[in-house]
Amino acid sequence: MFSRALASRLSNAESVTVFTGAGISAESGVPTFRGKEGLWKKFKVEELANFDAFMRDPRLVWEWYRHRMTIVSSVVPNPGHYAIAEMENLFKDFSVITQNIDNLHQRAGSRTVYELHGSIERNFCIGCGRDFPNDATALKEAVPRCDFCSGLIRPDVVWFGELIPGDIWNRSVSAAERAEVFFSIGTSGVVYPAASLPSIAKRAGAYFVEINVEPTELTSKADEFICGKSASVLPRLLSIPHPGHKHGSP
Ligand code: BJW
Ligand code: ZN
Repeated sequence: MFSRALASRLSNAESVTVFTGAGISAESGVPTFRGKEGLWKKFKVEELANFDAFMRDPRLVWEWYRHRMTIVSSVVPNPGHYAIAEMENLFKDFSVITQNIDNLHQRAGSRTVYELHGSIERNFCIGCGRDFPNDATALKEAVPRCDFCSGLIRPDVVWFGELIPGDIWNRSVSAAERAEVFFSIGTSGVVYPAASLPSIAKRAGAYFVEINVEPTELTSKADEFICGKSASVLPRLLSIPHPGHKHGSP
């Protein structure tokens, strides 16, 4: 299933970075964005995940996020998330860069997680910037408004046309550049600038491995493509000898 090249790279690596997308959470029961199951009520993600759509019809956009909040709070991490959390204990320098907003990496135990597109657990007022957790009273309204300034409250996520927070982006680029092995897992690789991270890692010398159930926009750049479901493939990666196995060495 894995090449000798990957086994050798991993067993010598100190720095490993994992970049994930919706596919890593698919086996937990969280729908992906694109493809057959990607539509919610016939809307494409581009039609909902943007500020103009929110201003035009905040009720609709909130309905979508509430629907997803319900899903996320009723699912659990899968063996793919747990394998990634375990890898953090095996390498000296290990980072997870995720495009997902579902918090499942953290729930599985990952500590170093860069959330490129925000989090479904946070919301803020577009008028005054105040934060509102999901259990805030205001969030119970179909179109939640701020208790302080009456501004619209929105999910703290990155929509099309919006910038990834600079510090998160810079740390992600740095983790990509440090990586000796860089994994891209369960992403279609069509959304930028996130999708540029594999190339950034490769240019800086990483061995780039893609794990997906089908080829993607990134596959032609991959040093190795592992075709399969992440919840099956990732636990098997843990059986490869790695620096963490060298007990007793100085
Ligand atoms: C499995 C599996 C299993 C299934 N195991 N695998 C033209 C060219 C280039 C760029 C642009 C352009 N026109 C516009 C842009 C910019 C735009 C962009 O990239 N657009 C492209 C789509 C064309 N990008 C932006 O706007 C970004 N900001 C930006 O560029 O700022 C600068 C700027 C400022 C002002 C004006 C213009 C630019 C921001 C992008 C934000 C994206 N946000 C979303 C929503 C986040 C919040 C939320 O979740 O609600 O992020 S969109 C959505 O897509 C979400 C995801 O994180 C993201 C990526 O999706 P992902 O994770 O790859 O999911 P899928 O469904 O696509 O793929 C799932 C994969 O899993 C598939 O490959 C399956 O095969 C696989 N899979 N089961 C393993 N079991
Ligand atoms: Zn406010």
